[in-house]
Amino acid sequence: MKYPIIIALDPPNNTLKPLNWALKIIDETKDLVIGYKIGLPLVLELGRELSLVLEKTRDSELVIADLKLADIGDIMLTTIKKLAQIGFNTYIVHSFIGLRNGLDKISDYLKKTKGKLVTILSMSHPGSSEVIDKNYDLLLDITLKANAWGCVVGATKPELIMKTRRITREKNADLKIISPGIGVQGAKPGSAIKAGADYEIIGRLITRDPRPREKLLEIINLYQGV
Ligand code: BMP
Repeated sequence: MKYPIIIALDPPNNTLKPLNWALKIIDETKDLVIGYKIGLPLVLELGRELSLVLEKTRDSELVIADLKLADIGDIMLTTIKKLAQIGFNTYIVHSFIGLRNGLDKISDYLKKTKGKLVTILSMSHPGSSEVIDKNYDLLLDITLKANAWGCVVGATKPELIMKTRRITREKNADLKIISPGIGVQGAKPGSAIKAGADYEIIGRLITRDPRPREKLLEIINLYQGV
């Protein structure tokens, strides 16, 4: 059985063999999780070897490129096409870039190619309240108009997860909520799901454990009580 957990594959600093590190974690966990999230730390460590990691994640439902894109539509489109070629199927993009010649370009393309667009509504770190969270209503409006598949709302903000879920229900919008911030950043495993999120992103709590599979099974046990 697969659980609504997405493992963030951020390698520890100074890992001598980042490729082996990533492949081992995927091997140990892929029967239990819905997907993986890969960001700049692993992309920069691996370069072209990244495709070997993506071969291993091929059967996972969500293979997320977390480059937090925030560019003009044409350039994001070029980036996303390259990411799709190597095996990603989901792309995290900032919603503050806006729709026109921004999100609308990639939204149209992803709909045609069955890729998934995930925008950022609120981040898990405290600084998110300085600019991003103040514009939550606008960002949600842009996200819904872009017909995004999902959005990121930090697990550290259960009230915003609840608000997002309430609004999407009211508007009859099928928008998935993906929540990072579990474990090292303070939120408890299962707490975001309880607040209304669809998936929890968990990184270091699992990947820094000497026995990632056992740690994941421990976390899954906590989910049963949710
Ligand atoms: P960890 O569970 O180790 O804290 O990792 C969280 C992951 O989610 C990291 O890859 C980070 O880049 C990402 N993330 C986050 O922590 N907060 C956000 O608001 C958005 C993110 O993508």
